[in-house]
Amino acid sequence: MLTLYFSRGSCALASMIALEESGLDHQARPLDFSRTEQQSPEYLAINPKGRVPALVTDQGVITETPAILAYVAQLAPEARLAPLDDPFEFAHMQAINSYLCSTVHVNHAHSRRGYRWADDTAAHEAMRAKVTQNMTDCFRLIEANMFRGPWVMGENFSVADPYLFTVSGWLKGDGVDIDQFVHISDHRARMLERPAVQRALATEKMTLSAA
Ligand SMILES: N[C@@H](CCC(=O)N[C@@H](CS)C(=O)NCC(=O)O)C(=O)O
Repeated sequence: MLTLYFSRGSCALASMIALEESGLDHQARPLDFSRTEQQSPEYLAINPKGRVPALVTDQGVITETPAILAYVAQLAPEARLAPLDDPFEFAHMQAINSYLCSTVHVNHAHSRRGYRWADDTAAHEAMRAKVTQNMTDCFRLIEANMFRGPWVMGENFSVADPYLFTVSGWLKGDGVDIDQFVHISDHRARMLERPAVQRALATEKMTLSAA
């Protein structure tokens, strides 16, 4: 049994959708960020980073969204959630997931988590002021150079789709009008039709606090 630690509105949604798509036996355990449960001794024993997602497996704990997504895809090959038999295509998918993780997510985090990079509140405000432009630039690049359509990787759905769906869900809060990205908007609409996405969103909704 796999156990995914998540919080509402967080990047853990991507892993939750991937698990739902995979058909693997799993359970989702919410953390309440408003009560800083991610810093509780119990959770830090699971993930010393104090972040979600964390996936508890029989072999140990996996953190970092791209690693969890690749693991889920490999553990459930019959669900066809990644181009497992094509090293170049797999690397291409990983490049997209890494970009979402290390660039897009980090740009987004400057809206509310500026304290990670500076103590000065004026600096937090200066970082926040860059978020709309930085997120717009990232999604321009994704729409024009990464997204193949109808799914991220082209004809085949992959774990890059729940990740893009999760991160594009932050655009409105970051002051970016998603309608300017025709393919990304269309992708969101098609993702919302998938039963696995609906189940993951329902699980999120049942939890109390937002990330
Ligand atoms: N690189 C990590 C980022 C994890 C991360 O920062 N998660 C956020 C939620 S989206 C979190 O747990 N924040 C809690 C905190 O900063 O206290 C990943 O992609 O899994």
